[in-house]
Amino acid sequence: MAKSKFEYVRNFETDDTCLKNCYIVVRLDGRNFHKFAEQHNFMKPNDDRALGLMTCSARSVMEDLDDIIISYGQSDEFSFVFKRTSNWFKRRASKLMTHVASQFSSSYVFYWKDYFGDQPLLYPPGFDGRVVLYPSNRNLRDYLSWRQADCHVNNLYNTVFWTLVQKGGLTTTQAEDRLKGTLAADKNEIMFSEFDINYNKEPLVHRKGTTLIWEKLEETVTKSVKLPNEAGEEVLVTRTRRRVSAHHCDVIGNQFWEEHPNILEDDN
Ligand code: DGT
Ligand code: MG
Ligand code: MG
Ligand code: MG
Ligand code: MG
Repeated sequence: MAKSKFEYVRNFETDDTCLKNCYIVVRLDGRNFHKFAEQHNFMKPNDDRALGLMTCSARSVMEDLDDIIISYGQSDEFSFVFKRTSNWFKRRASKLMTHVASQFSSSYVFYWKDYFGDQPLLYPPGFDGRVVLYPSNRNLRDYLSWRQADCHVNNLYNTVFWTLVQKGGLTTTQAEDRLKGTLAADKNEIMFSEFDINYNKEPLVHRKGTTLIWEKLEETVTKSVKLPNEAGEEVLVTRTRRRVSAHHCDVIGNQFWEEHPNILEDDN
């Protein structure tokens, strides 16, 4: 077929193939969720409906797109890790990122009412995305540790801040002043001595965020088989299914990775 004279414009497309052997991380973050949370009456500091909807949307991303081995979310963000050998969409960064962002956003809207019931979605939420490549297991683990440490620091601050406001009767400005220059130990101490709150007993989902991984399930089902010239017969067959499971545990230390040795591929 003869090429049209317009064909040359294709050459303006830039190559954004992700480097081989690297884990491809796509991180999404809610656009202006400070305002979105206010307008949709999110509970402070943590709204379990909102966190549940984020996790549900991330689950849809993992189930509907290929090659995502683990994802981690907290607050208004979720990170998705593609296996290092993935060749999905020829590893084109823009394809991977936009598929993740659009699948996530449409799921967030689609499943909204399952989490927020009668409370209406007032306007279409958006999520930004970025792609980062990590060449080693250490780098990838440090990336996830970084996000979980961020979850911890923010949640500790937000928990004590809103305790001072909601239970201590401080204004937000007073609470801010009270916390200026305090270290983690001081924040724990304020909660413990003044409000009888042991931070370490706060819900894990708030302190550790949510990690989604694939889990293998052995499933036994009855199947009717019919051999030629014979009557139908019911037989038991075992098959392995995989499903996404959610964990709210530490991913910084070694234990999680030792318990799930198949998530990461060898470095060499
Ligand atoms: P951005 O990402 O630059 O477009 O702006 P934001 O406003 O999304 O900022 P970001 O992503 O740094 O911070 C997340 C915001 O989302 C933060 O202001 C608090 C809000 N948010 C997230 N989860 C919850 C929640 O469970 N409850 C409440 N009340 N707010 C939440
Ligand atoms: Mg931001
Ligand atoms: Mg945001
Ligand atoms: Mg954020
Ligand atoms: Mg197309």
